[in-house]
Amino acid sequence: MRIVLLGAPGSGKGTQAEKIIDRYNVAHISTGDMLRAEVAAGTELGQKAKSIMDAGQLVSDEIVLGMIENRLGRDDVKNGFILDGFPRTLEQAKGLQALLEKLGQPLDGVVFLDVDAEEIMQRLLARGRGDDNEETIRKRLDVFAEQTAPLVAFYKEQGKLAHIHGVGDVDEIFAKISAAIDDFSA
Ligand code: B4P
Repeated sequence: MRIVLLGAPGSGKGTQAEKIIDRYNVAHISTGDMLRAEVAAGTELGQKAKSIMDAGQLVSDEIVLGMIENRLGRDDVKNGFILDGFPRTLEQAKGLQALLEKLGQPLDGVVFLDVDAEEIMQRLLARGRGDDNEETIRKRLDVFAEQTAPLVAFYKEQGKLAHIHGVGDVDEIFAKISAAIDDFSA
């Protein structure tokens, strides 16, 4: 099973990804987590990424695509994977498509978690991570609208999109996501 979890910052991608890996026994690949690990380890990449993330901007496509290419070469993706927070631009989506074609492992489907901006603002202010202040959240929402939202149409045209309303009880949202995933593989 090869799935993309698409959604605005704070739409619950990380939250739902944890449940998906438990049920389907696939690898969890979160570019946000990978970048935060680089920052915490103080690597050269992490030092570059930190100021970009703190400003609510996207790290370059080249860097993120390189990370994904490395990650998909590891053994634990053999049973499938969930991509959480990647791709975030059309360039990343096209790069992913080329990479998966080369590996002979096309995506099964894309789950779009749809949550309105007001709800997102409340959730992220309550979470309070380093990049969860009002100004940065607004910037991240603008970046999502400009650069990531076009992926909804991109995957819809390919017949791969499941559109899920992501507000309400976490387990109820997960039930809708599971139904969509089971449909992908039916
Ligand atoms: P990410 O780590 O992907 O973070 P996110 O979008 O903020 O979080 P997510 O949607 O996973 O929300 P969560 O479940 O945690 O990105 C961080 C930064 O990294 C980006 O801004 C960018 O700079 C960089 N980056 C990452 N990937 C990149 C890429 N591909 N290209 C370039 N740059 C990249 O949920 C948020 C909160 O809501 C939590 O507190 C949770 O408990 C709560 N919540 C979840 N579901 C809920 C529900 N149903 N009801 C109420 N609250 C809920």
